[in-house]
Amino acid sequence: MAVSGIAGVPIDCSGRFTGVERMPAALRAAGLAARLNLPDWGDLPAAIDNADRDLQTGIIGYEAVCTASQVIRDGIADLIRQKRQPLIIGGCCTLLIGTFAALRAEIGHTGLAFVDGHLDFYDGQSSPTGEAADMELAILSGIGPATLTGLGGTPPPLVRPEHVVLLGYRDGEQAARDGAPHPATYAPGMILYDAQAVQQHDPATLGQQTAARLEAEPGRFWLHLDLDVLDDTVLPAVDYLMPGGLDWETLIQLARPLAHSPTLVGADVTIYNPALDPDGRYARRIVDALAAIFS
Ligand SMILES: [Mn+2]
Repeated sequence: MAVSGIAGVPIDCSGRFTGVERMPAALRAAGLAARLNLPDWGDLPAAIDNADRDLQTGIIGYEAVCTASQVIRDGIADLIRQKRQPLIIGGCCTLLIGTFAALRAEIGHTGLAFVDGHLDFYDGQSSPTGEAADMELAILSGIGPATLTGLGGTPPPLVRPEHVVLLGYRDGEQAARDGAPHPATYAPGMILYDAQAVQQHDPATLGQQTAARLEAEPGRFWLHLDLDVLDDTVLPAVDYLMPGGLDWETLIQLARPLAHSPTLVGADVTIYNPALDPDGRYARRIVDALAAIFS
């Protein structure tokens, strides 16, 4: 089934409140709930309010990231217990840590369709920024501080590599130059389609095949949509611009079969920055795209 309501997670892992934390408010103002014909369950009370990079872990606002991740975990666990399938509006990709802690604790192993312009597989040392949204897929895979990798109350990883399909990343070479761990080495079994590979497929077929794979094993999955998977010319209202991304129609065709899988447990959309969208045109375009994907 598709998602059954929306909830916001207004976090920005720079710790500086540079705009991404206002994404839920901006999409609400652009009419998201009405366009999707879904109830709005409000925001989870999470914030990352410390911009200092922790020396030990290499993560900005480490204690705040841990606290926010616990709040997100508990909030999403509540939604799951109420048999809801949330569409979570970020905020940044850091929200996946609390999300998968909740999924792991409440319903067990859950797959991940990870549609993102980046691998998000840095560790605290190799990340140029120290932002947790560089690292969340590594943390889900068991690479990172134990407080986060064990947030579900079970031994890491929060998601098994063979239950993850990456779709659309285009920073593989940059991440390697920075010395980041690579999923192919540290999480063998993950299925990797970079942006070029996605563009060489029929996107709807690739979306269907990915859904079928995760429906078979582990039998349920979460859909992650980082909007920086889009080309920087079609969505410039993101913090880290990068050419070579998808166009709107490719994203919609790819994501729609995943969003409508009977085994979808929820989804999130992240990283649009309203501070870079003064007249709100991109908020309206995102609402249109989410309506095309989820309605
Ligand atoms: Mn991301």
